[in-house]
Amino acid sequence: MDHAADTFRTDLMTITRHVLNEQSRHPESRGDLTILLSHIVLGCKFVASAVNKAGLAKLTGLAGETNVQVPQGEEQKKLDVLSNEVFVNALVSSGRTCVLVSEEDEKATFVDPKLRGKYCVCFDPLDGSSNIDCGVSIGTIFGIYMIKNQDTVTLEEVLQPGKDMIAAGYCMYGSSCTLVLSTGNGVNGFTLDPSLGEFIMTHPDIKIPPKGKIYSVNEGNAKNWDTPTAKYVEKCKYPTDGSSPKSLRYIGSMVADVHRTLLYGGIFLYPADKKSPSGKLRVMYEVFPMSFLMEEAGGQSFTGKGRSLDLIPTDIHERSPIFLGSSDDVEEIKALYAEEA
Ligand code: AHM
Ligand code: MG
Repeated sequence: MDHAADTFRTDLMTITRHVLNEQSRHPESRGDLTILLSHIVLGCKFVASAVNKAGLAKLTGLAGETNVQVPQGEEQKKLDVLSNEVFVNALVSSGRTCVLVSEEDEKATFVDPKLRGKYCVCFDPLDGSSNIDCGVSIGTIFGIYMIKNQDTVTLEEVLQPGKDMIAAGYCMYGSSCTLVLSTGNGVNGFTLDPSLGEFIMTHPDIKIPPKGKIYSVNEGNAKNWDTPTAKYVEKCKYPTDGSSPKSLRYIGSMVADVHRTLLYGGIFLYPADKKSPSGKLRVMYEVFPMSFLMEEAGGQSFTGKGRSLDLIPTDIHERSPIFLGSSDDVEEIKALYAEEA
C-alpha cells in the first residue's frame, strides 16, 4: 500500500502544467502566452506575500514609530503602489508584452522596443482598496490581448472590444489565495499551496449555476438608481412569482464578490446611478476580464444596453455599468431594461 499517496496527492496539476497542456492544443504556439502567464503568476505570489505581511508591517511601524521592514530613509510603499510595481516589472521582464494598461497609471505604458512581445495586458494590480486596511479579501484582475504589430502598436489598437481578449483572470488574496483563469477554453481555479509556492488546480472547469439565490450590490446607492435596477432589486427582496427572496451578500471587493457569484451563482451589480451615469467599474481591467470569465463559465454579463464584451472603449480608464452572473438572473435584468427602452 502506498502510504505517501494516502496522505499526499502526488500527481499535482499545477497552473504551469495546465497552461502547458492548453498550449499543446495549439501546435503553432511558441509558448509566449505560457511565459507571459508564468510572469503574471509570479506577480500574484509576490502580492499575496506582501498582502499577508501588510498588517504585521504596519503594526511594527506603529509600535516603534519607524517600520523595521523598510530600509532606513525609505517610506513604506502603499500596498497598491507596490503591487503595481511588481506587475509592471513582471510583465515587462517577460519580454512578451508591448503595452500595459494599469488602473494605477494614468497613461498606457509602451514597453521599450528591445523588450517587446505581442501581448497587451490590462490589469488592476490591487482591486478593492477600501478593504486593504481591515484585512478583507482583495485581488488582482487581468485581461490579455494580442497586438498585430508590436513595433508599430498605437493606443487605438489597445482599445479593443472585450470579446477580442485571448485570456483573462483574477487572483483573490483572501482566506486562501485563489487564481481563476480562462484562456478561452473554460474556466479553472487554482489555490496557492504556500508550502510548495505553487498554484494547484482545485476548481476544474468552473460552471456557474444557471440561477442563483444571492444578489450583490451596494444598496447605499439605491436613492440614485434608475428604474430597471430599482425594480430588479425590489424583485430580489419581494419576489412576485412565489419564489423565495434572494440573500444579499456584498463585500465591496469586485474579485471576492465575483468569485462567490461564479461558485455559488446569483448576480453582481454595479449599476449606473444619477451621480455616476457610467457606474464605477472600469471597462478594460474590471468589466472585461470578469465578463470574459463569466461567459466562459456559462453565465452572462450585461451593461444595461448590451453584452459587456461587445463594448468598444474610447479611453483606457472608461467606466461602465455592469450586471453579471447566472444566466437566468441576468436575463431578468435584461428584460427590465428592454421594458424601459
Ligand atoms: P477600487 O479600484 O478603488 O478598489 O474600486 C473598485 C471596487 C471594486 O472592487 C468594488 O466592486 C467596488 O469598488 C465597490 O464600490 P463601492 O464601495 O462603491 O460599493
Ligand atoms: Mg479597481
